[in-house]
Amino acid sequence: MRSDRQRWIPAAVGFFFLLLPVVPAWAADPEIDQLLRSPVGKDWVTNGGNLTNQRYSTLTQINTTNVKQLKGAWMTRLKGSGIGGKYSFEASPLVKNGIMYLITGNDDVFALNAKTGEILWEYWSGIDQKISTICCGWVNRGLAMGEGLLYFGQLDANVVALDMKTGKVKWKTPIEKWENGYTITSAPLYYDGLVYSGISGGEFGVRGRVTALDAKSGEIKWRWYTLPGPGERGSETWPPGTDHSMRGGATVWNTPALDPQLGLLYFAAGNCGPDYDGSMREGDNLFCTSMVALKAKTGEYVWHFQQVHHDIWDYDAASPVVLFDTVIDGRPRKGIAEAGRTGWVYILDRTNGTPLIGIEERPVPQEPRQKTAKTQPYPKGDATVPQCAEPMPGYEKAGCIFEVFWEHPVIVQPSGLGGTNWSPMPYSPDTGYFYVPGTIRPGAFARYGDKFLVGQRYVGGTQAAPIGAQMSGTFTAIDGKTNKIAWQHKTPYRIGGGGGATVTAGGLVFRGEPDGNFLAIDAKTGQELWRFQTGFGADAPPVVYEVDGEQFVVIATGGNQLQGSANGDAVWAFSLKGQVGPLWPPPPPPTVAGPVGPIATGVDTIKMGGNNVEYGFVPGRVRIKAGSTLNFTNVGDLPHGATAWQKGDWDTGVVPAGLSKSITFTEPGVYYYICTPHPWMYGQVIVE
Ligand SMILES: [Cu+2]
Repeated sequence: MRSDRQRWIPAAVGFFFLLLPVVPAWAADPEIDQLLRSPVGKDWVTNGGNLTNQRYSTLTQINTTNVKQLKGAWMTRLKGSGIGGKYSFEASPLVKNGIMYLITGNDDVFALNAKTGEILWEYWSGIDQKISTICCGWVNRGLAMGEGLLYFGQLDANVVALDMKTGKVKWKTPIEKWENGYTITSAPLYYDGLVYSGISGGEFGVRGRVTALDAKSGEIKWRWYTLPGPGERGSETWPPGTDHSMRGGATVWNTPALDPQLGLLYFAAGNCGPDYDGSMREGDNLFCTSMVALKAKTGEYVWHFQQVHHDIWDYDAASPVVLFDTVIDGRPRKGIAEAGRTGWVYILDRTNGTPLIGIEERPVPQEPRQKTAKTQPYPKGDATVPQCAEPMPGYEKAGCIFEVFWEHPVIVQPSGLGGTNWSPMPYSPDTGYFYVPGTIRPGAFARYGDKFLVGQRYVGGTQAAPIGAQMSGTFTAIDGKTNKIAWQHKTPYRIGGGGGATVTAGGLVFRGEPDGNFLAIDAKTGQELWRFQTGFGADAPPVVYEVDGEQFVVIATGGNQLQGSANGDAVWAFSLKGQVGPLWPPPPPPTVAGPVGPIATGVDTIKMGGNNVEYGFVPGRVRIKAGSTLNFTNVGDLPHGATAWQKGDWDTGVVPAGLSKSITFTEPGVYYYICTPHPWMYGQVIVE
């Protein structure tokens, strides 16, 4: 390495210089293609910054020496779009030539003056508010751009293109029907005339896929199913003569990456379905929970690496894959990495999908009824979250990663809502570190089976956090050469389902927290250098750009359902010339597991096993007047009950199916309760 140059030049730019000879002679949008292949400068034109998904900006005006002066340049509210408890705001804004483009959890798109925050045009999606096949909040992870159009997927499973100048619809292509369980939450990728889109719905018995569309017309050019049909590659990892793979999930929750030199498209596929019931799907179940490489032009399979065999824990691979170049044992290597819900970062050679640092198959606990895999991949290096659960009262067993379960609940950490969820993991070629958001949250896993019905939830069990379980997070710098922790912050809140970061050549990592704070951290040391209260859950990944010589950092602050953070419709931009001060802190997210969601009033009956959810109280939270009586009615198939949690001073006892038991609440207070036979069922009564 030459010492007279900035360190990022050989690492970040060298890779791209190599690519120049493969630039196609003809391209539909040579300017955007060039930006996508280059280190990120003044514009941010795709969700992950460029084709690598590194989220690394070369801008240095805001740096470790002056970041303390950073203040709000502007804050814009997006006219109530995505306001309400069902929404999360997860999109990275895109910026091109001083105009910002942003999509909300309702799939509404806004164009803003990136210098002032003024709204230039708006597109209201008008999506059906009755879509019932959304697993984890109404979200959209962002846009793509090219050929004068903006591209995005909607929750109604359409891919849409808008005119960048006017916001008018240019084309709209249905990938599937939401009524069949399919939705789109990922940001697409545009490159060289194609738009690549994932699909969501892993909790609804769907068949995952990646679809490539013609950017000009919206015509579908190819699709690659993440689940093999009979006789196709991977079909040997499903029980022969069955069609379980046709509803096995493996959906694609995030933006692919692309290496133009190798001509490969990369993405990660999520958990298997039904999530917690492996009894009918003996085998490794490809391509669930796998990283996959396809030929970008044709969709032809090239390689895969499965992170978790025969997944029964909802260990989605939901965070975007990241391409990076490194030197290991003196040898230049082309890497790809992905942060999993297991708490590990999986680091591979992107030319062939083999481990770059080492991943070892080790024997794991067995449960014959679940048809568990004999071994699981253990990456060398460190996990970013604890991989064992603490015992809790009421549960016979607590276990470590890959612990097995059947009908009796077993507490496992990480759960399928732990480790790194959809949040992106940036990479800095300066430090050689990945920046990994993590969630610590145990789950009580139990299998109960589910009948498959098109468009209905198909998960086969539960992983509810036990009532009273502690929940928190980590933010970790992982060394890309060793997969070991360089530094780590313990965070008071879960951040693996938010808290996505961006890193700059100014030596800074920017990231939000669900309590509304937006932070700047020294990328090398982990020292916190600046924090600012935005007033809303700051869970979306920030973006860095420049207009008229002024550098900005922007973050959508609209809260997140997974994080339990305060909802909103705000966008904050920061600069060294900024004059806008912080807002009041919003209500903080929970740090102890318990009933969440809306509080019902005017209710005198609580259904046990209601709404086709055998293991749930409906409504789960109610507010009543002192002296009121609640009827706990068992509408399920099994015996259930409601027992005061911890205090044990009231109890319906076990109520057989079809019967009711009444409890009168005389004293004001907040009462939690569980179903003793099924302790992952819980509810809350607030007496006034
Ligand atoms: Cu029960």
